[in-house]
Amino acid sequence: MERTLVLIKPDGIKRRLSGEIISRFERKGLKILGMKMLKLDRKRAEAHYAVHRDKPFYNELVNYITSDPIIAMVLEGRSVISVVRGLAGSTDGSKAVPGTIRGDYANSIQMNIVHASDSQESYEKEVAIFFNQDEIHGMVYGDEGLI
Ligand code: FUP
Repeated sequence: MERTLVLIKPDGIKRRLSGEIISRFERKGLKILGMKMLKLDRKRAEAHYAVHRDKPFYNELVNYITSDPIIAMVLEGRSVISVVRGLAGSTDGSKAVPGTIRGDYANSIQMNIVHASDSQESYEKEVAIFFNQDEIHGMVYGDEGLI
C-alpha cells in the first residue's frame, strides 16, 4: 500500500482550515498513519525544498515554510500519491480547479495551503525529514469498505 507525506502549511493553519483539509483525506478513505504539529527549522526546510534550490522563489519559500507552525502527516491508501495530488489541485491556487483544496481555498502560488509528495522517491526523502519510524503507526485502521 502506497504512502505520501502531506504538510498543512502556515496559511492553512492560520485560516483555521486544518480540520477541513484532514476531513477531506479521511472522507476519501485514506488512512492517517502519523501526524504532528511543528515549526520547521531552516535546515530541514532547505532539505525539504532542495529540488528548488536554484529557483528564484527558493529563499522566499523557505522563509515562508519556517515562519510559523505546520502540520505534517503520513497518509496511506491505494495510489495515494496521485490521489492526494488530485485532492490538492494545481500548485497555483488561481488556476486550481474548484473542488480541490487549492481550488477552493487558495488564490496564491506560495500560500497554497498544502504540500503533497509528487513521487515515491520524493515521499521517501520527505518522510525522513519529518518522521521517525516509531511515529508512523501502520496498524491503526480496519479496512471496512475502503479498499
Ligand atoms: P507542488 O508540488 O504543487 O507543491 O509545487 P512545486 O513543487 O512546483 O512547488 C513547490 C512550492 O514552491 C509550491 F508549493 C509553492 C512554491 N512556488 C512558488 O512560490 N513560486 C512558484 O513560481 C512555484 C512554486
